[in-house]
Amino acid sequence: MTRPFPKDFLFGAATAAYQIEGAAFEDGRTASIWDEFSRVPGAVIGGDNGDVACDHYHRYPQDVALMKELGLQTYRFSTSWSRVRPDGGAVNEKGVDFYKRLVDELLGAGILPWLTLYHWDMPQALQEVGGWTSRDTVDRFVEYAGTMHDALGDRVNVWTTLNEPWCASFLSYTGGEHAPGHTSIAEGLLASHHLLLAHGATVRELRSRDASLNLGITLNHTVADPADPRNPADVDAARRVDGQFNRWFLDPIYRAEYPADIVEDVRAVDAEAVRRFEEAVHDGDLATIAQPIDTQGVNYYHGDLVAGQVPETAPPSGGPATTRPGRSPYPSDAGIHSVERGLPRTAQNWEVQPEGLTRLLHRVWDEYAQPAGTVLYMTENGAAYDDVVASDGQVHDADRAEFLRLHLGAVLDAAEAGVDVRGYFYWSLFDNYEWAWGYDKRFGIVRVDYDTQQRTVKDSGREYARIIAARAL
Ligand code: GBH
Repeated sequence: MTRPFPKDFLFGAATAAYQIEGAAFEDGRTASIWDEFSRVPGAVIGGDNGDVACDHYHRYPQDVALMKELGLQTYRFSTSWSRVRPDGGAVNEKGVDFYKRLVDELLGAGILPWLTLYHWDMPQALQEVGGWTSRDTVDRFVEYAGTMHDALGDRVNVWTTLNEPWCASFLSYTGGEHAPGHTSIAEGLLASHHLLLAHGATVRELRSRDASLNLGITLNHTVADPADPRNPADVDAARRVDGQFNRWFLDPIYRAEYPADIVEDVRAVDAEAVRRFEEAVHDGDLATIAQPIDTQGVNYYHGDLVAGQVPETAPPSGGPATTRPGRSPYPSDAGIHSVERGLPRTAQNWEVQPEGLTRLLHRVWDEYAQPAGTVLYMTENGAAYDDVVASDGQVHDADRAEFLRLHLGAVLDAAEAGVDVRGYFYWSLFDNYEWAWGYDKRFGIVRVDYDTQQRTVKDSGREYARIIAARAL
């Protein structure tokens, strides 16, 4: 029995500029916070950086040909702010031209370009004047978005403002795991607000230029289940994980408010940080953030079983074994622990929980997107596995192919039950620079040999191509 996908369902794959482009200092591009952070001792496994990555900047024609060969209908990529407006300043035509060439190549191949403006690579010069903790950065971002629209507004219809503002704020300014590697609760709160404000202000700006654009944001989600639903401490831990990871972004975007329970939890931990945050939220900001959006991107990797105290069976760490000091990305983290529940795990120890994805899609749809008239797309889902190149030169990654089928099935479960989810992007098209994990962890359906830059479609890539061609599971 095969299960068909809805007629208009779009199949794609996703990447991000810093993770694949390379050419880090060519044609006028200047440093981003990741060029800087990747050079901080202990910040990234192996000390890896994105100087070369997949060399996509030079190899994009053959990469687009590969997408076509796989049958991808759409390709989600991000643009590099410091390539387009080096140091966050004047426009760099050579940088803009790269994205014009890429988009033309995609359109020529019949592939829908899905453009994300921010996938974490803030110009370092702007970080030096506060980065996302500074309100001025919002204006710089809207200028940069305008530059991209000037260049590509006639050819690109789908515009995503931000990828995963949780990572760009709390994981980066509070948890210290991502650039700029800070460990301040106040900075995480300020960054989250300014990121959301940049999102809303950009939607307003692009909408006023062209009402026919498809505008949205991509959020990363988790599904936090209490280890024991009758234990109040576990229920409270799950509430705080959900509140700080999911609702902190969903509520302002869809309801023009920050979740009051979380504001109070964080105030109890760091009253001064919340005072600064509340001071940064000006009258009218929440209305700006809550601009109607056409599309919400949903990124989902794993679930989380949560306890409010040290559990008997803790899972192995799901974070990279880096050596810089960090702290929890959750401002209110007291007692929060993950619990092992025996699910399979990826090479990063992230649990494989497709059923959580179905529940997540229902929840985001029922509580947020449907009432707002917003439709959903899965903009990222994927897994790192320890791939082996077999003697035949191929990668027989049955684990990743299974992960893909299970999660596509979970999306179909939600779609068949009435959730308006209209597409799926596998993360990632290529093995690439996996942030603090460096090149150590491979997510691709296409293998990249970093010595030769040779691309090899893995078994999972062939499986995906078959599913796309059949439009059925
Ligand atoms: C995405 O974010 C990114 O958008 C993409 O660039 C990246 O390459 C891809 O995922 C793969 O990492 O410590 O066990 O609690 C991932 C969002 C949120 C997933 C935090 C891991 C914590 C794991 N991440 N989550 S754990």
